[in-house]
Amino acid sequence: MQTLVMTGAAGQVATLIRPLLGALGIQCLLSDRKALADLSPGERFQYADLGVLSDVESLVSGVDGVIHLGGLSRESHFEALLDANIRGTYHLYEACRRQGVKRVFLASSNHVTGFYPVTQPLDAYALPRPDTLYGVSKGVGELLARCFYDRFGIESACVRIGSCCEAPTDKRMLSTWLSPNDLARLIQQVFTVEHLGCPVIYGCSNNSAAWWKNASDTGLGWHPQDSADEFKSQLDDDVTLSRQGGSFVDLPFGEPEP
Ligand code: NAI
Ligand code: 15L
Repeated sequence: MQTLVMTGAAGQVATLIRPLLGALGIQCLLSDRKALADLSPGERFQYADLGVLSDVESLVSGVDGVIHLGGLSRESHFEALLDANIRGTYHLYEACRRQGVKRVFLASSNHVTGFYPVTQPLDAYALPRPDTLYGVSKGVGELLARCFYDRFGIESACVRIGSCCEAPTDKRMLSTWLSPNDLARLIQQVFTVEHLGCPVIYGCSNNSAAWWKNASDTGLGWHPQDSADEFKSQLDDDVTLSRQGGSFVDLPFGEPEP
């Protein structure tokens, strides 16, 4: 049994997948800079600010891998993104290097390529076209992953997550939705396969309207089983999308949302 750490454990995605990972037999040491009030029996919590290298180094000491969800998940001021996402991800990899941790699930984002038009299908080799400074910060995370793989052999799955929530809530999510169950199964594969390397993977369920196609073999044996299609009749917003990043493309640049 491997010991994994999960950063960002108080966040939306972590809250959805913690019980699912538990059901798959994956127990994590949970971490965030926010306290967690709802620990289940058997769950453990350790505070760490990703901006503080010593916190992160003590967090990853003695573990086998990291599910890195922590950081800012929306557009914000450059300095805030620099601290939480760029410096935070650098600290994570540097801590892994120092402590000999060899595998990371890196929560990247579709907003790394959010400026592509919705008419353009993408695969994992698409060059970044970030739609926000947030997207830029996630792209830098992918570069850090690649550099620490090439230099030090730390393997990462850089997963450009679409929209991970219980069920799609708007028509864009017919393309972007990633079910919590498909995400949990992806994480399971990331920490099961013998050789991971450092692939970029688009994280969406088996949606007919998906814009993204993973390279035919991610090497992971991950086949999403859920689909946004079944929610189609319930979604009636009439937003016309031009870019894959949806509303992020028009957000005030470098401003947190009110
Ligand atoms: P969230 O904003 O709900 O959770 C992020 C967590 O990170 C929060 O609990 C926050 O306290 C923690 N955090 C922020 N800065 C920190 C710091 N300096 N030190 C320690 N902890 C810190 O985000 P969500 O929705 O759960 O997303 C998780 C990850 O997945 C994020 O990295 C996000 O960018 C990525 N992602 C999420 C998507 C989604 O559909 N929710 C889509 C694409 C990417
Ligand atoms: C993201 O990267 C965000 O973290 C999340 O809140 C959603 O907005 C998601 O992308 C999306 O594109 O739906």
